[in-house]
Amino acid sequence: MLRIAIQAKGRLNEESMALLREIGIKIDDSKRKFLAQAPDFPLEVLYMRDDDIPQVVSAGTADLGIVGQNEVAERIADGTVTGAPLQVVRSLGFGGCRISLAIPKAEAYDGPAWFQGKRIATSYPAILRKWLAEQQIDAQIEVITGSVEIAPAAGIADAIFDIVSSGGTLVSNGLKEVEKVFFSEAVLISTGTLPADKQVLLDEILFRLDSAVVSRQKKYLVMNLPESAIDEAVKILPAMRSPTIMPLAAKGWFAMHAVVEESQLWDKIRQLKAIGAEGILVLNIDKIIP
Ligand code: PRT
Ligand code: ZN
Repeated sequence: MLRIAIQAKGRLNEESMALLREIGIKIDDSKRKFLAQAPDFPLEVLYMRDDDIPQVVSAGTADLGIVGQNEVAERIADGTVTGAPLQVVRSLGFGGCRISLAIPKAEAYDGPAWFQGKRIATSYPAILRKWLAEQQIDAQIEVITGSVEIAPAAGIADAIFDIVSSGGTLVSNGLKEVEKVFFSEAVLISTGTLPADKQVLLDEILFRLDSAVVSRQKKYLVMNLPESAIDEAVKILPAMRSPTIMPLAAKGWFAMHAVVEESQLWDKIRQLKAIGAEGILVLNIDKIIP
């Protein structure tokens, strides 16, 4: 039995659960408890505050965790993580954000020296302390949990060091982002030292995860082609082995199926139309098992 810690409530909860569902692990969270078991995979889910996830994984209470890199970095830097070293097993492609320094928008900003002698409000004091030391700046850190963005207007601080994603919260509080210090997304973490029986389960999870991630960057194309265009179309669409071609009821016409990289989709469609492809369908792919 493998145990994974995920955020109980908050921004990462929904996408963490969706990711488990996407790899075929359904958790009944209708009557959510602290600990829930998947009925169809030997996996237990431990729900907790994201602040605690790095340490429960490091201590071995959970084998895996889904948490923001910002939280992992802060808990390592502030000494909360005391057990085995943590490893990022996979970046998960959601929860993207940065931790930035922001100051009142009317202030003229001339570089990091602006912060010399200033008071900075943050929930990430350890990451901030490291950055200030690197910049050789002496500033006072005011630790605030929640609503950091109101600190300058409330007279508690001159600046803030906080999470930014769209930047809307800064703007609506009359602040401007001046230094982007730390870039983060949700990651799957472990200690990298699982016993063999658990490693087998982790390998299965990673296999499923990678199939799901690969499929998100690809599209399934179906189109009709005159027979004379097939050789050209095969050159345009190199497939996993080779494209599938099926005759249509109409003589001289074929249906071709192929998988393409999303980044190349419109380029391929243009080329295929130019050689006579018609009725092109573009479909999402659920999983790709190579
Ligand atoms: O209760 P618990 O301790 O578990 O949750 P929490 O309150 O500490 O964290 P939560 O749920 O707010 O965020 C969890 C994680 O989501 C963070 O650690 C980040 O890794 C990630 N994340 C991604 C974000 C954001 N984007 C984000 N925008 N976390 C917080 N924000 C805040 C930001 O501070 C700002 O105040 O959202 C506000 C809106 O941001 P803008 O720039 O889009 O306006
Ligand atoms: Zn938290």
